[in-house]
Amino acid sequence: MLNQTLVLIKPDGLKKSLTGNILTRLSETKLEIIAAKIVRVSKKLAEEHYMHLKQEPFFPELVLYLQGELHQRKKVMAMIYWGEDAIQKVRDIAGATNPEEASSVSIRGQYGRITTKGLYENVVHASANDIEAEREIKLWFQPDEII
Ligand code: IDP
Ligand code: MG
Repeated sequence: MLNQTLVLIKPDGLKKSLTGNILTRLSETKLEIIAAKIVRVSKKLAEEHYMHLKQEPFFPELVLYLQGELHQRKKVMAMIYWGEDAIQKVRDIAGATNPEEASSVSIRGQYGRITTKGLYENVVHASANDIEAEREIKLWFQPDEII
């Protein structure tokens, strides 16, 4: 099925100069990039993006992480990938949420880490399913930014 998925290069990915590596890995999917920009993430946007995790003990740290407060890089790179099974293909290359459980050849397995505070710093976000993808794309992009 043709679908669209939101990909974020998180502040740790930017700080570690992984942008090129991550884009190269994602290009293996042969999907099409239909939107891309650098975003300064407000507290409100970070909280809305991760609203499903509001009850988690790591939520406040997670919001600071997405805002770049933990990496002196107060921005993320946001993109939309489009194509056949885009959501699943990007999730597969991104790897499991916990970087220690992620396949060692996945992006998160290669470049992620767990902080001493226990937060998973996993360098990329990728929408998990259709419903999330639709919600997240609306949250991060205006319709006229999608080409
Ligand atoms: P996902 O990013 O693979 O979709 P989610 O469960 O949506 O995983 O969690 C969002 C983000 O919150 C993760 O990417 C990771 O940075 C962080 N996170 C999720 N679960 C944990 C946890 O159990 N401990 C620490 N950080 C977590
Ligand atoms: Mg998720």
